[in-house]
Amino acid sequence: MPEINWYPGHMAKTRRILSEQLKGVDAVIELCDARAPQATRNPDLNYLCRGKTRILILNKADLADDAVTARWLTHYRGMGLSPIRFNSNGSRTHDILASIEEACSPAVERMRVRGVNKTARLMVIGIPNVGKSTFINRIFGRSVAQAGDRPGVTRTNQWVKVGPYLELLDTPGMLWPKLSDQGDARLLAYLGSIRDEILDSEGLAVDLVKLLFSLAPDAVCARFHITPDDINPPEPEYDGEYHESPTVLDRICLGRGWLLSGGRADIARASALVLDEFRAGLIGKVSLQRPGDQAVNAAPVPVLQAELDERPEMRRQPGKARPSRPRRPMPPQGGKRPRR
Ligand SMILES: Nc1nc2c(ncn2[C@@H]2O[C@H](COP(=O)(O)OP(=O)(O)OP(=O)(O)O)[C@@H](O)[C@H]2O)c(=O)[nH]1
Ligand SMILES: [Mg+2]
Repeated sequence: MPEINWYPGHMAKTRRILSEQLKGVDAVIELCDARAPQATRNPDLNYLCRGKTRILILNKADLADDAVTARWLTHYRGMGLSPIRFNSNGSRTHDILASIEEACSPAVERMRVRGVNKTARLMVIGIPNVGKSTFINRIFGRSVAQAGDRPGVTRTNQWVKVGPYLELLDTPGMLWPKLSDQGDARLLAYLGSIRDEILDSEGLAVDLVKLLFSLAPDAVCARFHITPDDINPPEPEYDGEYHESPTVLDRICLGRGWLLSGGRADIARASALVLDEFRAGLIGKVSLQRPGDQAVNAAPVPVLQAELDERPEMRRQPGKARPSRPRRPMPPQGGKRPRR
């Protein structure tokens, strides 16, 4: 299966522009996703931001397991960073503003002795969809930067004047050219930081349900109306012909009555459900990564690239769902179906 790598032209351009603009800012605010902080930090930024004071925000902390987030905070403090857990949709901004003041105080002081009230200027950076624009809106107090629940919403840099002496620069999300750790790449895909259109959402959804089941079995079974036995269907049985068990996505469709004509399960709908509901936090507060974890799943991320190359009609038109793959008819509930 091809590896996942999403580094479109605008990200390379963003990198060039950022490295130029970094020279003119007093500090950097780096956002990552509290559910997988390590996977959602761009290693490229260590080089790009060298010499700059950096404030690390574990954003979307309202969606992560609080105990795991506490361990991440300890982990990053041990590395000499000053991490802050944050919910851009609800947290108070006091701690952030205090950190900004502290990070910029040397530059502000230098100017003060010259009789100038300096405006602190900070760049907000991070991978796509971690909440950079929402964060800025939170600090600003109302919506000023466009935000949305998909990667690649912000396409150009935008300065936001938060107050007389504070400006924040919103930037487009940036990945790195080669996602060499495919385990981390898979987490990025689950979290919605990679364009869904280049992914095999069916394969991704099956893997995500299994991962979530290993972390929060009761919540997953309750949310998707499935049982633990549905997660890992038994191997096909052979008694002269093969009998294949329904997959977990088949089971989700059965539980909701999502059948297409001919009794086929609406797998595309079930895949979208799994990804959307996890991303929106409907499974509960779940962290996908803990300090010291090896990659959760180092297998290549299922990508549709080869299929896309061969079948341009599989490319999703804006606003239209991807055509679902042809499926075999569903067996009666609990039953088996012959393999062709
Ligand atoms: N629950 C929760 N959702 C958040 C939080 N921050 C952002 N979001 C949601 O995450 C999605 C992405 O937010 P954006 O602010 O557009 O993310 P971004 O990093 O600017 O994305 P790009 O511009 O595409 O790089 C939106 O649906 C936000 O409402 C948070 O702290 N908690
Ligand atoms: Mg944005």
